[in-house]
Amino acid sequence: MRYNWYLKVVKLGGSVITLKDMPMTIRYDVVKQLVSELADAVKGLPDLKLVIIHGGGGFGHYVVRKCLSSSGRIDSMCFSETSYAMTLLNTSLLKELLGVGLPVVSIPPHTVFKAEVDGRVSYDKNLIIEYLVRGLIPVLYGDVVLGVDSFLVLSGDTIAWLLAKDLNAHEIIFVTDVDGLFDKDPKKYSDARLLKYVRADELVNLEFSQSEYDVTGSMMFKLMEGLKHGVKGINVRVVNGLVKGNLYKSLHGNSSIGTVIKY
Ligand code: IP8
Repeated sequence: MRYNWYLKVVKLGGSVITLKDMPMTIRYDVVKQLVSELADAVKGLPDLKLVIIHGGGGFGHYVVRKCLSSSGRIDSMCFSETSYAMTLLNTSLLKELLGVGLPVVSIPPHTVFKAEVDGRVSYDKNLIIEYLVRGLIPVLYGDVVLGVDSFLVLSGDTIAWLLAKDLNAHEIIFVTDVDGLFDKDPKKYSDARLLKYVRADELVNLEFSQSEYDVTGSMMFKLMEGLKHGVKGINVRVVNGLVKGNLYKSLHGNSSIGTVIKY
């Protein structure tokens, strides 16, 4: 069934809400700013349905990197420690979201998502739909999940793509620490130009900065994944969440913020 609602998926990047060089530390100044923008936008847009997803940053990525460097894989202890770290981050974020009056509900991905033999990720989308129908805002996050005979990291980005496709979202907003996509790597070239609008099939021609920190990949990977999942007919926006007002304006459809990628 296709849901005819006005749904936006907001992915709060781990590098925006946590400090990557100081493990297990939340950037409360940024988080408070972002949740108040979310609350203001929701107040002004009564028809808007929202799913919030957050990344792992100095919580999940830090713990997974630590176990990968010691045992080379995610074993049961690593799974447990990672899901615990992500639960801590999620609970802290939830407290802030509740504090601004948003009716949020946490859906821990390790309890609903699983990787199948063919590599597909399965989950019960009806549960999420039901929460949305009943006026709640589901909050999910990058997490560790069960694979067939291993444990895997499921990126919040992948969850964003799956939900956007399965729940018929209008838009995904990736809240990052960069202004959007550039015609060349802005970390290397001072004359790099911010792109306002890109077609998904043009992504391959762009040069992206590599993140050495994330165990789940770079911006390139984040955006190419939409093509892999066959996402069509939605806008994806990459915005800088460290700039005050950007998230609020993006939720209101202000086209001057960040880069819009058309899938
Ligand atoms: O930051 C990764 O989620 P992401 C979560 O959305 C873990 O890629 C557990 C590393």
